[in-house]
Amino acid sequence: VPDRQWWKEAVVYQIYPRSFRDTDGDGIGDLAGITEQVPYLADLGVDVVWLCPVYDSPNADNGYDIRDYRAVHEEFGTMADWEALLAELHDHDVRLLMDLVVNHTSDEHEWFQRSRREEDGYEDYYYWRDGVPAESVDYEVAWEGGPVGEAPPNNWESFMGGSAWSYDDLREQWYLHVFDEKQPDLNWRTPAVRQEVDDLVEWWLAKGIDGFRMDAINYISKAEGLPDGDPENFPIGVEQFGHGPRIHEYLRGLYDRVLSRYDAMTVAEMADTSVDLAEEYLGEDGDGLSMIFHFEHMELDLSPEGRWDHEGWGEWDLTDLKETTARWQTDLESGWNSVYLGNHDQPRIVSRFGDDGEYRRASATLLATFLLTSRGTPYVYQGEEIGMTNADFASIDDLDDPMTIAPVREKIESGEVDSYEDLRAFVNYVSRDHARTPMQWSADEHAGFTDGEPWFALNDNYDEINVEAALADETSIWYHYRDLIALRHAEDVLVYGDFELLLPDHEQFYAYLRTLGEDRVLVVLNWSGESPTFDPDADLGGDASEILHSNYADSPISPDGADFRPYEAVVYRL
Ligand code: TEU
Repeated sequence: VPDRQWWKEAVVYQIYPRSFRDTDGDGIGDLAGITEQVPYLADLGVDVVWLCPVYDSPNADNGYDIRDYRAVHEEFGTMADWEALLAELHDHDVRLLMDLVVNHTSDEHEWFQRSRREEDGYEDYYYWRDGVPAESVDYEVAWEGGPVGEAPPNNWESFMGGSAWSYDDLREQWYLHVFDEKQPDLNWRTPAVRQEVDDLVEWWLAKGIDGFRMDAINYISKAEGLPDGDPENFPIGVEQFGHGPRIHEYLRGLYDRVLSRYDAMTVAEMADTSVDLAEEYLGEDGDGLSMIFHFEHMELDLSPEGRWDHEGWGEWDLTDLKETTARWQTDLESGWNSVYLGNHDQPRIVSRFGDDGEYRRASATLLATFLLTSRGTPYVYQGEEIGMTNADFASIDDLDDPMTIAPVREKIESGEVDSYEDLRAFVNYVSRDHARTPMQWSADEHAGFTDGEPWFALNDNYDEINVEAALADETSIWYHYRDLIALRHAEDVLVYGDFELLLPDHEQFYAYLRTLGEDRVLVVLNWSGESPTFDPDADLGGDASEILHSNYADSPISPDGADFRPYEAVVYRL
């Protein structure tokens, strides 16, 4: 009997509120727009919505810089709008996950303002340090500000590029920010900070939400003494502030004191996490987390020099993708997986892992089949269900994401490249902005996203790729998502079944068996634009008895010895 949990059986839909649906004509998506579309989400069949941050924020990082954890961003509406959304979701049996961003706050948060003034009790809410004589150090990263002749306290680098330290003229000290300078890191060593986090987590759970996605949570504990990092790593210092010495104490504490008293789902975002490390975090014997987002499959096509190295990106092999994803499927024993291919920080999945040209429909439905027949909780990012693609950013002025703009600007200013044009193909491959172009609802002006001027340019393919067109075509990507979600809900074997990889070295097929008791399901994905013949290396112990799903009309009734068409994806019952 499987260890049943509602969050293991759930399919999650991720919403980036700014880009989802605008109802008041200011060009920015809002809470009322999401509420209006809850029936759309319920028709698709998803069980949970994960809402990216909707808190009050000056938007240095589109809401991941929070000014007030208990207030709704006025661009998105009011607390009453948020409550209406929660009620509408729950009326449709859809649960709500909020984004918990507590590695850092905005520099405009009251806590930071008090801390920089050294108010009683707030002195150590953040990491404040004196600088060091500039001639005593040889940092790879550049810094700005600070007294002449003074360097930041260590060599750490921000994810946005440059030093992870900025100087505050009022307190006359440096503060740490592993992301943007407007995102100072909270100092979790201070008991009052942990109490603040307990309180705000409790506050939202008491309002009736169903859990949290925990942002950048592997960075909350920093190495004692904040020692210099290895200059070979990106960002420099990451081995000192990632998975730090007290992280289990902090996470376990939050679970014991607050989360364990609710039937809450938690998914912890943790880059640089191996399967072995994941085991330490997961399950009630770990830190009580439901699951984590690992990044191993997000790094296969990136340069070993890091995401913002503009050379050496874009190549990936199916055999590597299989090795990585299958390893998480089979080796994670005490924990539960999350399954995702994209999110608001990643390129569009059909452009990255499929073919957004000739085989867009076939490859997008293949990716859907992969997501919804794997072991673990699947995450669908807004627009994936209609096969939205990467955009073309023609100039640096077309970009919004600080994590893209900073390195692009740095490369141009330092003369590493001649102009933006030399970086355009790279930006068009990796930028976080691809995921943030507004949702394409119809072929109307601004894709039906807004009646006003959209805050961020739409992808100009919306006349063809949009929800209205998808709903009007029964063979569309949308209906495949809906049917696969329904299939997953109907078949325990797809949720709880064991996973066994077939043909690990095959360069076109990703094929696997899911087994639960007598139930056996075979998934055959021709992850290529070619037409290979399926020839299993093991005896499958009988023929297919039924096709549970396929992304082409009249797929081969028996996979054994059949030729598969480009990106053909079939789910068989054996
Ligand atoms: O992302 C965390 C993050 O950016 C790193 O953990 C990761 O290594 C990087 O994306 C790899 O490319 C979260 C949010 O998802 C992101 O939108 C925010 O900008 C960031 O935290 C800061 O809050």
